[in-house]
Amino acid sequence: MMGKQRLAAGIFAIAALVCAAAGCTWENTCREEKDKKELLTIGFSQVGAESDWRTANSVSVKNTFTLEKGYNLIFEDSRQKQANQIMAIRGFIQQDVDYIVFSPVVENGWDTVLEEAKRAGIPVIVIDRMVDVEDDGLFTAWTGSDFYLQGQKACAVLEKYVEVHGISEVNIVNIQGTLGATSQVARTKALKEAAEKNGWNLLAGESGEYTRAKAYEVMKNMLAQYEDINFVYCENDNEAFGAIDAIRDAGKTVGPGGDIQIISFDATRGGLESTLKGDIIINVECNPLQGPGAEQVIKQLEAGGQPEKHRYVPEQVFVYGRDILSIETGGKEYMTTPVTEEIIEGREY
Ligand code: GYE
Repeated sequence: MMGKQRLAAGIFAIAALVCAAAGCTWENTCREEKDKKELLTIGFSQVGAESDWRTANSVSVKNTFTLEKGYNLIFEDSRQKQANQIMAIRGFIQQDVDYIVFSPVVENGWDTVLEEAKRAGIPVIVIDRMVDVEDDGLFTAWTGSDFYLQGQKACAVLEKYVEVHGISEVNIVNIQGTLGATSQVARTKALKEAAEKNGWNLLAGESGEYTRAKAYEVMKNMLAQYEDINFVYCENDNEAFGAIDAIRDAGKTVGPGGDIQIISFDATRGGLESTLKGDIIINVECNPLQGPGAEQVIKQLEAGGQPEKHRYVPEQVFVYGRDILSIETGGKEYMTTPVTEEIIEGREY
């Protein structure tokens, strides 16, 4: 803290000299410095811009930590590279930000940099995906989705769908998210377990990196390799769009009555539009509006409180049609939501 004070005094003195040379007054300089000090500086390291979900998540953070509300937000896009995220976090530590918020691209490999943040006395708030660290004290709180439950819900709807439509054989492929990301690990795990339990043929699994372009390629190859695919479990909407394009380009059809049915996650506006048409039959919501949750943690810390370690955001299960209105998984019942025009119109992202 002494170092920080000395640095601030130095910057202040230089600013005063520069300002004097430029002809502005000592009072002005003082006020500006004071204003700056009253802002809370938040360093946010985002995964990238790989999907519509991610864009909505970035917007949520930017709309939450605004200058008007007293925040100085430093936003770093890491282009899906962990090395870039580590660099960004080190940069935040050097700048002595008040809080570090980040969405980790993968779960592992964070111990060292988070120890550095801890030593610098900067609280770390994790959003979206989780970190897998030896010592849970390396981060203050996490807010995001229950990705495993999302996967279980998707599979529970699929189970019913197969029953209702009298489908005798399920030949399913999995277009996975970014390998090692919590959302991928947990959604894939839920599918593997359901396939085993229900006797579905899980033909293949490969990463589509959460992007439309990569998923297109993956789907194209899978179609060339397996003739009888009748379900595709995409781990986000953008992958679903890529898969649908590839299926159509291969001369096959999607949707009820068609050759292949699509399952997806996120339920962004575009994803819901596809679900309304039946291009996607099951779309489990993943809520990207996590800025306010992170802010709540910061407010609690500022007030000297102790925030909860884990907080889950609320989420729904969207379906095409009205065949399946409730599902059961993990001993609990959940209602599904058939997509309507009104739901899409009301979608923020
Ligand atoms: O589903 C996907 C995104 O981790 C929940 O990452 C997030 C996932 C989301 O790119 O669209």
